[in-house]
Amino acid sequence: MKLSSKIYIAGHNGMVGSAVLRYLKQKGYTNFILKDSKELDLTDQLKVASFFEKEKPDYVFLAAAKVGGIEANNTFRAQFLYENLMIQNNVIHQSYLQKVKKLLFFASSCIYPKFSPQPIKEDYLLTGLLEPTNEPYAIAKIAGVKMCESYNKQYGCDFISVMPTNLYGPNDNYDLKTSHVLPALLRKFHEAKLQSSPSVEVWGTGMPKREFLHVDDLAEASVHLMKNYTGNVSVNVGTGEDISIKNLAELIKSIVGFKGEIVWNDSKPDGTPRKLLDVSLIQSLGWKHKIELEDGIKAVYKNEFLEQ
Ligand code: GFB
Repeated sequence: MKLSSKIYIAGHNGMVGSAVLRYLKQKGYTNFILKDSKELDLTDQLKVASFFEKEKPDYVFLAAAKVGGIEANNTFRAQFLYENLMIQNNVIHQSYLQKVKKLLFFASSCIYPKFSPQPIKEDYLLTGLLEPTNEPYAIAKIAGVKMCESYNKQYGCDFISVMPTNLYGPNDNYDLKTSHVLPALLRKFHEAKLQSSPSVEVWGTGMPKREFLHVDDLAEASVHLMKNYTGNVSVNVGTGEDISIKNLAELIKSIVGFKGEIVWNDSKPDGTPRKLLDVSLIQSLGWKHKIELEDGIKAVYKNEFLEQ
């Protein structure tokens, strides 16, 4: 990928796409094609086809997706399946037709089996049943991984996919109904502190464990893979460390400085008990995360809540 290569980032306003754009700009890349969802509806086959015919990008980062936390995945099941399948079918197929040099598709660690042995190696994909709360999203993302693999095998494309763990960072979603746990807890504890509330409600039992990666680390990893990796294995990208939701809640409570109680609402789902990624493959390819969880959360809290 040259500094002047024509790079299309699908989903450049989202948390992942905006991090990739920031990182590439920092590294001196200059030639971007960027369209927001009002300018180009990626679920529309004809519009995506004419966009690719006109622009003919060299490289594609496919970060556009319908995403959300456990409740959003469980509620908007049809939309998560339909919109993700449409977006990725259109972008991957047009990338093949218009001879894109290389495409990178963002999958997700929730597409591994619910009761996978831990840490999860890349070849555990499709060895067991999925977590029911996010099955539609996972089925769509598995289809995307398999499209990349199949287009490589049948048409000789160079399409790769990456399997990020749970992410956080700038441009996250703070809507309490649709967000992931980390931004949700930052907001809940922050607002409770401002309002001097006696307690904060946290979902589930606190027992599940999750691995969290700062999205700037993911952006660096994906550009590293774009430059140094070709193959059909969807490469895990994480830190190799996880934390229970209970300990995460305690950590965020102390970073925010909330003095009240945590109340557990176990009528909300826990989801997968654990999904810790085995990161030996990406480390053998020369990449390791840089941002530790506590530092990352402190930075996000400062930027999103204290400096507005
Ligand atoms: O982050 P989260 O929604 O995603 O939830 P998943 C992680 C854990 O945190 C669950 C608990 O056990 C939640 O019950 N939790 C506690 C909360 N309090 C809260 C809260 O206020 N908000 C939220 N959202 N959770 C998603 C998948 O699963 O992970 C998606 O549904 C996607 O498909 C994403 O892959 C990365 O890790 O459970």
